[in-house]
Amino acid sequence: MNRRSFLTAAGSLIAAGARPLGALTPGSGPRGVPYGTQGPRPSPSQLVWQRDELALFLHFGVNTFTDREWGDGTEDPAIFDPGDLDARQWARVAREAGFRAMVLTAKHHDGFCLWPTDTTTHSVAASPWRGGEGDLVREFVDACRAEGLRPGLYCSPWDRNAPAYGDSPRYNAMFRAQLTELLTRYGDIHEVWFDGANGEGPNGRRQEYDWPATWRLVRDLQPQAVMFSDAGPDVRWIGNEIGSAGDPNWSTVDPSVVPVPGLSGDDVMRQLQHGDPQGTVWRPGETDVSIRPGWFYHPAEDDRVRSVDNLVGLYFTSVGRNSKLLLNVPPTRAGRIHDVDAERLHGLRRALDAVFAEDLAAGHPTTRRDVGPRSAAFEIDLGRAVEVGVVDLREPIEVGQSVRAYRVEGRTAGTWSALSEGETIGYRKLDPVGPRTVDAVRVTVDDLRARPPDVAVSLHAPHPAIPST
Ligand code: FUL
Repeated sequence: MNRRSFLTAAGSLIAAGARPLGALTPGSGPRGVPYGTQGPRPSPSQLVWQRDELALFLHFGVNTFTDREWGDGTEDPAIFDPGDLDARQWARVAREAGFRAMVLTAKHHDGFCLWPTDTTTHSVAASPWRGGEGDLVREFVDACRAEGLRPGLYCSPWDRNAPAYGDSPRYNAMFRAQLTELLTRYGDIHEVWFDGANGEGPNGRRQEYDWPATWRLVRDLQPQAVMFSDAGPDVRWIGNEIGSAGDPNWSTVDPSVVPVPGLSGDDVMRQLQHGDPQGTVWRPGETDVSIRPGWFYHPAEDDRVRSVDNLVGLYFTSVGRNSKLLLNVPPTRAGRIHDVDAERLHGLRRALDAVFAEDLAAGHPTTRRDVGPRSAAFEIDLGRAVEVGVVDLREPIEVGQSVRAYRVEGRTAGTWSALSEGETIGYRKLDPVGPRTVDAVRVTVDDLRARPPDVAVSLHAPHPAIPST
């Protein structure tokens, strides 16, 4: 009964033809103003970062050997001795699975440095690995380049080993020296990753980070790198570690809500999850999540690796919500990606290739009609009845993100009915539907400010790997 009245409602809505979305009456925006000229836009580096879609996160260090998640900094460097370390294997698996970048924990909270730093003796240089001559950051970036992946580095500000931690200016100088090494010795680094963890030093005082100076330094040394943190400045944390971007998810933010990393509170979390349509700064969200329960490798979690279906679900709730997926796959004590994890990553690739193999709309022209000063409808006549399982929408984000509402309808036997709807689109919006059999599709969008941009519409057939929501 409900279904019937829903269809009737949709039918009468369609009888009037495509029109601006009900609740969002278009304002008196300037007619004919080219779209996307008024809001924030991504930098070339932010565009590259977003279009990569998938990056592999690698948590590796002393915790791998102590079976812990957070080391306390007292670990003996002698425990770091991966017997079969092969960064090229990490990169090969990543590339084969369609990942385009990798981010390594060059230093985690325990302070152990995976490169032979001059700032502390707590590093690979004091370990038996490669006879104390090893440099894992070097092997990592070399492997990335050999496999055509962009390298990124995570350098934890919280350092539970550094004696200077808590003596704020002194530790900040040490941290900057570490970043200087990382950003001058290894060629182009694509992403610099900072978390917001903050503690007290041995002097019992809370460390005060100097974020402006840190960000300036990174910008000076690697102008093309994007910096990640709660507060960007280039890429923001998505606000959780469960692999789910907000819906809606705007790439624009109000920078005053999250000015520095490590803040909590409802406003902060809302801003991280959803961004802000009125935001003045382009700061897209990155969704970091682990393939296992922990960030570091624990043998006891070998049978708790996410399934292929689960990983496809993560793709839909991150990339499919205008975010990027940074999927953590922690190397084992041997220094390799575990076979189970590698198999799941290959499975993810096979599933995504199958789901997106064919665009059912390809070869069928899209007709655009401006149906109001800030509204447009895009209609595709498919020429035959097809079964649709996913609607795949894209805004041309190089000119910003400006769709503030959209509705997708399909035509079946001459009658239009709703397929999906939402707030914004951004880089990519994936809506699982149906499955539904339609012979035409229409997408009606309302714009924040002006004439809507051209929205690209792809349609994909039903597939068992498509998540149900
Ligand atoms: C957090 C850390 O505390 C976790 O150990 C992990 O590295 C995660 C990605 O970031 O801030």
